[in-house]
Amino acid sequence: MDLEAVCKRSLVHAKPQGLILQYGTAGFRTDAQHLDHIMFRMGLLAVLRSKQTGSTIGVMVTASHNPEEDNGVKLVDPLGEMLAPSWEEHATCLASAEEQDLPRVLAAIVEKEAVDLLQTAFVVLGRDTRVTAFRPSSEKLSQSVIDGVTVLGGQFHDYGLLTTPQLHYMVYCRNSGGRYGLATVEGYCQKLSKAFIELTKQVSCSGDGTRSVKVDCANGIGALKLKEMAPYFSQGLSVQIFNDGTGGRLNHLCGADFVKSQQKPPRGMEMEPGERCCSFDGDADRIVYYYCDAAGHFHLIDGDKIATLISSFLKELLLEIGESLNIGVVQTAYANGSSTRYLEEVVKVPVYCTKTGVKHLHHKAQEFDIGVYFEANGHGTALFSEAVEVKIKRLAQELEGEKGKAARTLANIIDLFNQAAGDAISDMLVIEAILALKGLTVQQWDALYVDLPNRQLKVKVVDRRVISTTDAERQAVTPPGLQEAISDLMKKYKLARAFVRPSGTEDIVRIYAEANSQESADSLACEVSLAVFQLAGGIGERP
Ligand code: G16
Repeated sequence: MDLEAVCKRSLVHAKPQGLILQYGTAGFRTDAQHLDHIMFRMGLLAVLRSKQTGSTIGVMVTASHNPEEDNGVKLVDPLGEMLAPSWEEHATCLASAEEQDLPRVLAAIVEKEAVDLLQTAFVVLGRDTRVTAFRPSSEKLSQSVIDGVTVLGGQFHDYGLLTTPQLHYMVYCRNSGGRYGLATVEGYCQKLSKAFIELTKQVSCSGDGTRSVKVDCANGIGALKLKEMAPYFSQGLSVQIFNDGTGGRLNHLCGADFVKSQQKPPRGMEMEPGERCCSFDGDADRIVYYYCDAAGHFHLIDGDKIATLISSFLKELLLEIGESLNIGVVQTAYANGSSTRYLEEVVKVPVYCTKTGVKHLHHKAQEFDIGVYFEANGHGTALFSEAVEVKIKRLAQELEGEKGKAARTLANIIDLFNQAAGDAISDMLVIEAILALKGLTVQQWDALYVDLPNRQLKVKVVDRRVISTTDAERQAVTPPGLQEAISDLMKKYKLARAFVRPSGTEDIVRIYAEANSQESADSLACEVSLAVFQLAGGIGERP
């Protein structure tokens, strides 16, 4: 490792003195202006991780749901999953090191992780369409990552514009020796579309014709990539794209995060009663569905209901095939109480709760033969163990009659999921296929259970790290008195639940409350926000 060359190059990407950033829920995220040194250093780290694992590592330049002026970066591990927690710590150390400490921090990582510096390294990059008001940030920041990779002698392939889950998919494909698929955009489009067409052709044969769905792409990369992919599956589904980036700003008044947190339709979407509509977030790794009824009321179908639809369908297929496999559903504290109850009592699947962040859900889901994980915000997928995948694909060929049909449906569903990461395009196709196969309308899907009214709010505090939590973020440990205050407030309402946690992607504290009426959920959320403001050093406007 030529540390002298690294230090020299690092001066071109000098770290602003004193700036400390942390590898958060999904990598580093902040104002794009403060990220140049982070990108260079994540290029360095990706090379070390690649040498240590002997695998291709991914670097995605995106800030996903954050406002357009933010940017960010996250590293993708060999099987397409999020970076391992111990390496997140290295990422934070490396990002925080002042220039003169860089050689020491790099050497410490090499020693601690027993990195064989003689190994070759290969890094793949992707970026979304984020631009700041004055200049494109993603392209320049990707170049800084490449600088970091090359100064340590790593090789790279820059995919350019990709959705985040597409980059996860590429990494997984490359490290599975092609077993998972071809590591190209065409390979991705073909694999998913082939599975989707196989699934839906059974329906079209029965005379239902082509289905259609309206998609709000948050003015992000999803629009570009969905347009690119639509011709591959057009015989089974037609998509009408809104917020495609030609007019509005990224994630502004549109996209999955806006629709879920505001519980209203995105700007620019033309909704007819009963029509299925969905929203992606900025980098197309989340999806939520919705529709409006004849009276013009908006109905949101979030990640919880997506998990319910998927896990019920998978259970039904297994029953038809005659296989009893171990299915589990993973949620977070944001999951609506009604969804957890429905999954446990009606679908009869075990439900687990982890901390926010798909990295936590993904790992828990890997413990099952089939693990379905979704955050309420629409971020999720389903994972099938390798043994299950092999078995189902064998049964799909061997079995005949109804059992064989169910096995072939399941085999195609397995191929349709992006098992590397939650993926809005893949999830949309899975949902569309299930609705078509089951002959369900969006209203019927929505009617599976009634959500408890809920409200999410944000509070700004001086330092959000004063809030720490336990029990999968359902209880606040610090600051003193906060949990007692929340527990007392909950006692005032029926079916009430509330919690607070510091965001790992934005400089805010998030508040969640649910109760038996919207009025109660709103007022509980408001009272909890006030408690946070008072006890955790609130700044700005008082809630
Ligand atoms: C990221 C994570 C999600 C998480 C979300 C919000 O999503 O991947 O798992 O739910 O941030 O996190 P927080 O509440 O800590 O800000 P995305 O779509 O922005 O990458």
